[in-house]
Amino acid sequence: MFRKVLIANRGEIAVRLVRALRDMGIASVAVFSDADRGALHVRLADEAEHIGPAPSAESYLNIPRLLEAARKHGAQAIHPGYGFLSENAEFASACDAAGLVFIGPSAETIRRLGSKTAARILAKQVHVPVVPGSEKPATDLEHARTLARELGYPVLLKAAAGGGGKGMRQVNKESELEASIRDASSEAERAFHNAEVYIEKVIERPRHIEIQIAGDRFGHLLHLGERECSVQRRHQKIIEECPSPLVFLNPEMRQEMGEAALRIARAAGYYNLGTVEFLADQYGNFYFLEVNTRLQVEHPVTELVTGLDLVQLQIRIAAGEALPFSQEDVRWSGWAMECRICAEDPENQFFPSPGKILQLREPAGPGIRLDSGVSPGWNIPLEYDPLLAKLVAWAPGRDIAIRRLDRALAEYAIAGPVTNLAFFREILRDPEFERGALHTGFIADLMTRRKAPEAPSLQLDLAVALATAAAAARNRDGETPLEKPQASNWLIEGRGHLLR
Ligand code: MV4
Repeated sequence: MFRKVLIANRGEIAVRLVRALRDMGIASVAVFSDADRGALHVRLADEAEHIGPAPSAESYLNIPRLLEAARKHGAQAIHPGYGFLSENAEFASACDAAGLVFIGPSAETIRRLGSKTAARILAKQVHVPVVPGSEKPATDLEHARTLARELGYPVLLKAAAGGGGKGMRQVNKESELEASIRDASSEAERAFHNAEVYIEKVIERPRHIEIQIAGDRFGHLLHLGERECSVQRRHQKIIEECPSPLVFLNPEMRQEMGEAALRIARAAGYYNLGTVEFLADQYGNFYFLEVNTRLQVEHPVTELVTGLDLVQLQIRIAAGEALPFSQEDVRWSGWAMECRICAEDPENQFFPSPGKILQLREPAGPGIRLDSGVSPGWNIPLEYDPLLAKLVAWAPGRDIAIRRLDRALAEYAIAGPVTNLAFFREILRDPEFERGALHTGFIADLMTRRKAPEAPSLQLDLAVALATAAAAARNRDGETPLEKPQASNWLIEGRGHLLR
């Protein structure tokens, strides 16, 4: 096993990695930019090294500085966390060349799965369903027209090198196709230095469901179930949960998606941890989207439901150990749900709200886990992602997990920056959310619902009556509504009802 590992990341994930390493008796080396002097991850690590100025291009993305820090401190491996260099094949190669273990899959696997079209072809080869469409670049307009007509509008243009929605364009009718291809290509060129776009049929109101996979260097591969990540805004996930409410109702989906994910992993020579993303439609169909070759932000929900430590697992696999259990040993118990606590203002278009944390009261208690990267007095830099912490609840079932999360959100107090804490409480008591009726447009719909003009007083009376009836119906089902200011609750529920 490694004696010392360098953490090429910052914030809450760097703290998470320090903790896993300490649990394993491995020394940790933190790195920090000018903006992160005195950051929590630096204070908690065993050793720390300054790697450059605040802009990430000169610090957390600076490969020579990271390798030099690892050499200087005598680290044997590097954990990249998520974001930054975590899916950079060149970095994985550079680690190999410097005699350091990159904690992740091989550079070759990262490269192969980095191209969305190549991954799509791989998925098809192993009989995993993909969204109807074509991997061919949509450069020949005549060919693109014919294909789009066959698929039926609306169609989606996606960047071959893309991911995360960049370079993606929905085309609703043929007259828009040519201009959309031009737009999407130039956006893809700017973002990825690769203008190639391809065409898919649009899946309407899809769910985003992903499968966690794990593999060792001996070819053993297994899956750790799914996470549902449909609650997102502009391709930024906001709430994730395990199990998926859809899979919970259709348990055979877990095995089907799990086996599909493993066929792709096997074909890609995958080892270490990874995530295979799918879109699921309302009819129980699922379609392969892409593979993330890193530890994901939302890994804690899988940890709480499977009882596994995914970071320790990554480190053991990277050190050459075999997977210490088999597929039959993996059990899913209860329900976990995660909120991404960010310094951003939901009342002002989610604008970042950096600044100093003047006071901090952190939640705790039964079923609550907080993965935080901040502490009182910390000045949130504007150079990086606004994620402050991940608040995760576990409970035997979904309703109780929501209650616990709400309780913890009520305990949580962050004075200084504006945060999305209150927005989460609103989501958790949304009737559609409570039912688990999720899709990737959920937040956009919620924002429309809450922007709706005040109902006239007669309709308001009706709304109150309907909301009261709904609450009574819930009580008959044996559930107590969340404790909340009744008037505003009725307003929110009543408006939603009127708009549906
Ligand atoms: C789609 C889709 C609907 N139909 N593909 C967005 C990011 C990229 N990785 C794939 N994405 C989508 N692909 C087809 N054929 C809808 C999305 C999508 C989405 C997917 C996952 C999570 C959030 C999303 C938000 C909007 C659109």
